[in-house]
Amino acid sequence: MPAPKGVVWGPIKDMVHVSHGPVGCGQYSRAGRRNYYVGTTGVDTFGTMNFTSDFQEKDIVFGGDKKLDKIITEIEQLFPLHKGVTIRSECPIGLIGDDIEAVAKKKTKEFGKPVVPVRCEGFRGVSQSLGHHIANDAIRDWVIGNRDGDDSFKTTPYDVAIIGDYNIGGDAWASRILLEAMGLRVIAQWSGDGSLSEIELTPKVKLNLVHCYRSMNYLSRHLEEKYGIPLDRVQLLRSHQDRRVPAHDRRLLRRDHPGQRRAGHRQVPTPVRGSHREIPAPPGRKRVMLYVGGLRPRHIVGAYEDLGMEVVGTGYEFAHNDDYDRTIKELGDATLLYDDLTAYEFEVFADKIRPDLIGSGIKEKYIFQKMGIPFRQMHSWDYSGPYHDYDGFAIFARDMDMTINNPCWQELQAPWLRTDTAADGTKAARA
Ligand code: CFM
Repeated sequence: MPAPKGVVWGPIKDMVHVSHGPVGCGQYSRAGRRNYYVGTTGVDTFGTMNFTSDFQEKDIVFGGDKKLDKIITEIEQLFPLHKGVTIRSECPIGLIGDDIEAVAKKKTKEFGKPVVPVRCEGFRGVSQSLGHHIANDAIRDWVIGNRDGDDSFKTTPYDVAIIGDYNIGGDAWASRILLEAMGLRVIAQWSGDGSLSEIELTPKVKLNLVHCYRSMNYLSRHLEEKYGIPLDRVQLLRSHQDRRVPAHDRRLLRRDHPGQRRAGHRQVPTPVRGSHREIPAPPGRKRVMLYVGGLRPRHIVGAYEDLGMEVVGTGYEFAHNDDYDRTIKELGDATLLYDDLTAYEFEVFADKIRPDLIGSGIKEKYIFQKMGIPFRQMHSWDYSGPYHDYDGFAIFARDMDMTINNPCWQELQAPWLRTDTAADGTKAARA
């Protein structure tokens, strides 16, 4: 369930997302992602609140549909400004075969707001990647066509959507500053700090700028096939502006925009340059190992290269073949590439490669720090960020510098350098 809660659906801030199942199931994804939003929590936004149907034994035996029906009525009474509800089913729901679609249809009719069933039980698929797909399909089937045939929204030739930016640490806001400085009008953010109406308006845009392709490729391709909206994969995390904004996107740049002085330019737009923070000196040529979900193990390679660093090992928790095809192009010839590592395998690789920095998640952090290896969390940006775009890149650079060059590492030795003192006082150098 974390994929639909953490990324695709969870950040849509004005809907209430119900974890439908026992109370513990949704706990793992509780406020786990740092997808920031603007709004009044509990009134018109609900991102950091947790809703569960708190399944009990009797619900397993007799079914939970009635309880779900009642919960949605209560949500309507307690939070009348919510724009809709998603029902994210946990494993027991799939096992007992509750008809959440029937409840969703009934309640959509009753309150006139979308109630969306998302059959994302944790047992589905080999990884959380199927959760992305299921969540995308639910948006396609229950939301995306809501404004078909309605022309009341005034469009412009510069309307774009940012797809697959979850506003981790404020990333999507940073992305938006850049795109708007280019003269584009961002009318939808998927889904960091996003709203239901932005999702409904997306079929009206001229171009979809897709950041996380892994989690949103299904919907982006649907928007292309059904509505003829081209999609461009963009790289929002690095300092080289001309590589991040592909040439074919630049054709959309507004020539009449104040930030856009030179036609067809390859320069940083003026307002963005104005906000450009000073980037700290690079930490030196250092070797990095990465292990993250489905996009970042390749997307952040260039950002490290911009700092003069080399990625010597990278891999994904849940990537598909096409992700690896794209990754190989980003890497040097001798880079170690791994898929769905065990904790033990990762430790052994780190021991052999001896990187100067590891970027991975909270589960890995303390193991590697205890081994004496500088570490950054690259899911949550280690509670820092944003890392996207110009301001973000300066923060990224500062954080990597601060981690690698922290004096604490001089007090710790990596295991392969240590002379262990055994219980009997004898010293043995590790091989
Ligand atoms: Fe996309 Fe993400 Fe990622 Fe992802 Fe994730 Fe994430 Fe990730 Mo953690 S949507 S695939 S399911 S970029 S939560 S914001 S950092 S594993 S590499």
